[in-house]
Amino acid sequence: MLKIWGRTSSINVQKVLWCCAELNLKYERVDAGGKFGVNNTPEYLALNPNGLVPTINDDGFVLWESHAIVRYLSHRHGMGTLWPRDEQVCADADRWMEWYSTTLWNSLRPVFWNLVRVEPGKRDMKLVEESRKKMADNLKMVENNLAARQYVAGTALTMGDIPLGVALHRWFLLPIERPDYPRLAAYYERLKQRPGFAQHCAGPLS
Ligand SMILES: N[C@@H](CCC(=O)N[C@@H](CS)C(=O)NCC(=O)O)C(=O)O
Repeated sequence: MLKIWGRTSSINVQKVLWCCAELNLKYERVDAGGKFGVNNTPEYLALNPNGLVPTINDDGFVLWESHAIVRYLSHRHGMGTLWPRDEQVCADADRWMEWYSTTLWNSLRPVFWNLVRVEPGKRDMKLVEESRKKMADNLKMVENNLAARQYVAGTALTMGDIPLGVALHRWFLLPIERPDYPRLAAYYERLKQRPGFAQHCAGPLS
């Protein structure tokens, strides 16, 4: 059976758990990372030398990097759903996953980290404000993209929505100023209707 290591509060673990829910996959999950430790043991480091979560073991095939895992599971179990059959739609979905890694996460991370993980007196509020503005600019692109579509790559949910969905949940819950992006807000509401997103990704920030 598919085995997943990772604490449920991790944004990267949440992507994998939501993906599994969309694909109706059964799995065994082991708490790892943060207060659970495990990720710094020799046994875990032999699986994932980064010492980070998530890691999966799919009948002997070990994989880490959340987007690689989402792509692998989507390709294997979600042909025509999370993994679009049309090559161009698939590339479009993949593009938004890459864009999350190279662009969106760089602006989200400092805001999330300072406001959620750092205690009030020690927060770098100048960086928070700079990053908040960058994230607003980044998300304007998604707002524009949603003008003609319901999900990032078209009319149906794909793997491309998974990183964006977990990022948007943070954007809407963080105590920050947000421009009015009505399509993005409607998209976030659509994602929240999905049981897998509601169960694994829509909890309080921690
Ligand atoms: N690029 C990696 C990043 C993994 C990562 O940074 N994981 C964090 C949690 S979100 C982690 O393991 N932190 C250490 C810990 O939880 O102890 C991925 O997408 O899987």
